[in-house]
Amino acid sequence: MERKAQESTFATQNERSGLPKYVHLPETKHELEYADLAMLDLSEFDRPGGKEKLAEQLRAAAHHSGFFYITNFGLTQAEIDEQFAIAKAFFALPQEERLKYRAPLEEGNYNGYRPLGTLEILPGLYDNVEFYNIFKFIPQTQRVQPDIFREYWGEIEKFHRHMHENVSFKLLRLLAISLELPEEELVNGHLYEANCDSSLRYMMYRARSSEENNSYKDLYLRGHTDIGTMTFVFQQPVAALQIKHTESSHWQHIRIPPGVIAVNLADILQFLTNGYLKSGIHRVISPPEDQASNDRLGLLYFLRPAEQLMLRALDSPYLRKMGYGNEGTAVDPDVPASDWVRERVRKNWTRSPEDNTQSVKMGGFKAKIIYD
Ligand SMILES: O=C(O)CCC(=O)C(=O)O
Ligand SMILES: [Fe+2]
Repeated sequence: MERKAQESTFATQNERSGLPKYVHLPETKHELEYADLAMLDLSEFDRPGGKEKLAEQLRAAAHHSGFFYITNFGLTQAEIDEQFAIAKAFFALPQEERLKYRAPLEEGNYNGYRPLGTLEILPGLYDNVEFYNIFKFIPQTQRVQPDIFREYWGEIEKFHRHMHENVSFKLLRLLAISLELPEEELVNGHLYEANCDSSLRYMMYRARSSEENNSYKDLYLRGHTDIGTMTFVFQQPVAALQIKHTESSHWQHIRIPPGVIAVNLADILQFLTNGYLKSGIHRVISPPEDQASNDRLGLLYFLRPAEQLMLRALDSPYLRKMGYGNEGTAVDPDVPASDWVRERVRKNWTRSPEDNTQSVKMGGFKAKIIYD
């Protein structure tokens, strides 16, 4: 009932602004090797025994590789496609218009637009990606926004809050259960009203020619782990995202069909659990031949820690039992986890694309910047 009512509201709003309905590209016909990942059905969450079952499933996936899929996450296809349509409209604006919203990147702050060609992928060769991050809907993070976003501000806020307070909180609660911690332990470090760099991201990769792909060794984004707590990647027909289960595994594609979100855990959860939960290693490469000439539009949500969460290993009975306890780990326990996020974003501006041994260190924790 409620879902139907929502869909009809969206139809009216689309007519209001004349935003064309977003049509996803067809999937590739190439046979690719896809990673086998767990699928968590979030509709189980409120069923009797559902949380415990999901927590087990999540713990195994998170310990193995840090990647899994979720479904039945409480957003309609119309709501998701509306976000893609808004994103598409933004990237169709002239470059000088998009540049008006540039984020203060040098300060490690991703609030706003990151222009095309900002990051050196290989020596002398710059990226083909541009993105726009919309930070939380709280007074501290407000900034000037393009008209196309302001027109849909109510819908974007609803979507943003749903991803944060409904979807990501469910996963944080499941992780807490699986670590035998109080259910709100991780949620408390991610409250919506608290200051942090969580963001909804519209992400556009511009197609490259085959000559360019050759000189870039087919790399769109070098191998990396994500900076914050967890990342959500929505439906993506253009096959370019690859993962590695462990550092010594080979790269495999992941497929994200309609109704599914791919999730990866990020650095903070690996630190908090002394490495028991894995920060998923992934990269983006040029798409297969039948998709190579298409631009690739992505929709993502990045969950990042609030200032209240300290970069300090958790005191979890489960982790102690498994030999991942926090005894003697807190070298500098008073560093807010949010400092880590800013430091790693800042580091993107000084990193060398030739050196994949570089790392960022803070509070006794360390992560590599580039994986091949
Ligand atoms: O575009 C994608 O599929 C993933 C992007 C990504 O890994 C990132 O922005 O950190
Ligand atoms: Fe990533």
